Amino acid sequence: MAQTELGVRQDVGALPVDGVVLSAYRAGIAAMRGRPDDDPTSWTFQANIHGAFDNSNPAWNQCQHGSFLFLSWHRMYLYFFERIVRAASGEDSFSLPYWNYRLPAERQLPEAFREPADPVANALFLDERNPAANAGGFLPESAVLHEQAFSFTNFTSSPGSGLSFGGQEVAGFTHFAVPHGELESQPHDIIHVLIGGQSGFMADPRTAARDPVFWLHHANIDRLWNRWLELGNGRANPVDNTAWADTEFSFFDETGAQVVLTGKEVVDTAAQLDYRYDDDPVVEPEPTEPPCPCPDPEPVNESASPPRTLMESAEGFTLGAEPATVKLQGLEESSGNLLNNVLTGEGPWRALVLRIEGIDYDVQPGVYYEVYVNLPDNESASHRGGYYVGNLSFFAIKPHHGEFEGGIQTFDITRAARRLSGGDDWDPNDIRVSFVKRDMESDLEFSRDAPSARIGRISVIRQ
Ligand SMILES: [Cu+2]
Repeated sequence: MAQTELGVRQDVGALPVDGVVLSAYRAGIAAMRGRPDDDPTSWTFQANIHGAFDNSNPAWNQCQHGSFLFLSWHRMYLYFFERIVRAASGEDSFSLPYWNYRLPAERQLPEAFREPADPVANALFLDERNPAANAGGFLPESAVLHEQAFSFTNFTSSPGSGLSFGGQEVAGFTHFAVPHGELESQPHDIIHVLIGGQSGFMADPRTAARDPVFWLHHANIDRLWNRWLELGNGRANPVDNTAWADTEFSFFDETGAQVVLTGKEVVDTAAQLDYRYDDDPVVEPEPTEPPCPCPDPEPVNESASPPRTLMESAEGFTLGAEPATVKLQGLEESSGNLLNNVLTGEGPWRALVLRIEGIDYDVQPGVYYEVYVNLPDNESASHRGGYYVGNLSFFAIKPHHGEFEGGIQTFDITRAARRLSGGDDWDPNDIRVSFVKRDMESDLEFSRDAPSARIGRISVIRQ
């Protein structure tokens, strides 16, 4: 297909509410909703491919979370969904827009999805959302950052590690796993939970794709994959990994016919899938310095020596609405020295990893927590400060059908610890981890459960 015929996925923030693209999206959704649920091109069937409470159809519950298949599977899923909407809407020029919430002007749910607030008059509106999102509340800045994920130059990490852009390696189909890769954790998971709130569709993978904004959120994640590759410096798709390149996934096209794609068939969206993003360079660029304020990439390379846990929390605890701080305890007398050795480069260990496990909850908290290391009492918590190490999120980690003990999240805290160790009051035996709740920024009052999440254990590992 010639370049001029490529579909161009545009930023929803630049599209008129009643323009061609969003009007076609509304019309396509309405048509799909009018189809019977067992029609593969219906709205419900398409959402069920991602996740469903009902396991009766083998085509459902296919989404790939918590592994290096996350990005490629969702790219395939969006591709066929876009074709189905295009055909259902009758608008041949339709391409799925993306939601660039990273831009300060787009930090609210896009207007077309909020107004009019009537699911009959507006196919993009949905009651099953965080009321604060539908009321035009703002996403906190730390919710929308992708810079941390972009600082990783490795696409994959070894099984059990989330310290990579794209996620841990698996041997094949993996519906849910923990820990999630960096881009999946942040911003992907956070946006899901803030838009879904405690009981809305977006907060649960079994209902998420029933929200029309799901598809714009994932188009943005798909676009960020392209932006990451563009940064160069060794960033590349794991095309030599046969599980990533050759695992076959089934979808349905706009005629309802079953179709199959593999990872190696979706690495070049323009050449293989006939679409591009409006900010994709038309010509392959020379790799340049990152345009974002990315820290120097420090990929966590597994050293020959096995990882070793240096410190851990004494017991489990519950996170609520108020900030909480947990002091870690050394597993042996020399733990502080061993930690310092990592920071000074003595020995083969390159990284300090903060591992949070046994993450669990009864009610989806509908919020997230910023995580800090050694945040001073007199310092206000800011993700712009040196103590911030990332966000704790609650999407696709909840035990599904008894599959998991609880969620796991990992944070590379090497850089933060190195910075702290340069200070006067540095004591490697005094490591504290703080959690600060963040929510949609909105004045709307509405009733809900107080957020509550259990943490089983926190540890610091050298690797
Ligand atoms: Cu998602």
